Amino acid sequence: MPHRLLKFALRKQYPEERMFRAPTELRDEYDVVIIGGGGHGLAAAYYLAKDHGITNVAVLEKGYIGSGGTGRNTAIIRSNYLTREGANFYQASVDLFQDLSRELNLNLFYSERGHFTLAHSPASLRTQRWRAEVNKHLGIDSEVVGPEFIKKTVPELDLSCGGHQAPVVGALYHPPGAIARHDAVAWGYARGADQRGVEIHQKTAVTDIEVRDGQVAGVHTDKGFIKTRKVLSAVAGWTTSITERVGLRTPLVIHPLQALVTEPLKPWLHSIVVSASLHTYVSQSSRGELVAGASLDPYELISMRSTLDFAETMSGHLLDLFPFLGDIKILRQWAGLCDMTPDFSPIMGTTPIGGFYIDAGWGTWGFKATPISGKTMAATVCEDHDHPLITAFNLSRFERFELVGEKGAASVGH
Ligand code: PYC
Repeated sequence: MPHRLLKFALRKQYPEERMFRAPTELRDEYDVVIIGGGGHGLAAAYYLAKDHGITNVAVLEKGYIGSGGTGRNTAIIRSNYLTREGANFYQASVDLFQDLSRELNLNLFYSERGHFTLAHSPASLRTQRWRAEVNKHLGIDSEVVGPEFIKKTVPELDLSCGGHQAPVVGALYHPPGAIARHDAVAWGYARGADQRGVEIHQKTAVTDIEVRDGQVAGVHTDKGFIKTRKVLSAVAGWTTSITERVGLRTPLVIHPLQALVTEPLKPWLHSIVVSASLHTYVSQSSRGELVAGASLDPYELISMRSTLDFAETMSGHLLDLFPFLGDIKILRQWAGLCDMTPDFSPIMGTTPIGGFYIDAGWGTWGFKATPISGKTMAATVCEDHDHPLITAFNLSRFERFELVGEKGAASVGH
């Protein structure tokens, strides 16, 4: 354990300045209550204060900030989606991410790497071509490349997959694909929101939501009742436990998704490599660890335990792609909760319940949307009207059968 951590951990009075205040009491009333202190909830709080001057806001987090999906993803940022709505939305997020370290005055270790989605079959290459054409049409830097380009850029990649899998026949290449430090994103937004007057209440669980005559009237917590007319639910894998409280039905199903990091290595992997067929994505963090993840576990479950089966399968697929990693050790592994929608697009915006707003359905792709979901949800809550970038993602699309099909742009098959 580092000396610095030991020194401060054993002090009675913690001498380090806090990143944000730790209010002990809830106020009787807030203009807006945000349930969920992950990146999305904290970003919404930040933009409510910064863009709209709404600062009488409480963020309620039942654990600690960033302890859910925000701290459990593999921190990949990209905008090479398949639909106009999805691609435009995620491109707006990439635009915000590119300047976010400066805006939050915190080094987020945002690092542009280039993002390869490998194709192991002509059918997969066809989908990548489709994505590339949609992307180019919308001004997003994305193209299909052949095996020579892939080998030149990632020479360590075994395109033949050792004969254990179908060989790589091409890829969708997205140069702006990036990674960042996910915990820093949550902490940066928390500090920015706090500095503008937002209260962040950790270890504060919502037990019920009061709705009177179709309008939100308040929130019950394990620390008492709060009066409010606006509630934003931004709790990822716990969404259904919140929507049940207001009698809202959604098509969400919750699956775990597992990931791991290896011991740190000298920098060698400069790109983000995704193989949808092998259900594998991998990048190298600024600390040198390989960060790799899989597709969803094939069963619905609310559990954040990781399994031996995952470690074994993931290791096999990493070795198919990079056979020289045979002696590299896994440092830790974990699971996160993914709230999946039928069309693989999020559910965002207003709902039939007055003053109840939803930011959910992030599946396996929520981290990259953190800045733009915060910005658009803040505008939506403020105006009580869906922001133009998210109208297609309203919950009502399922009743209207107007789905926004993004399954083909998911990093891995599901
Ligand atoms: O959608 O970029 C993505 C992603 C990365 C890991 C899981 N999903």
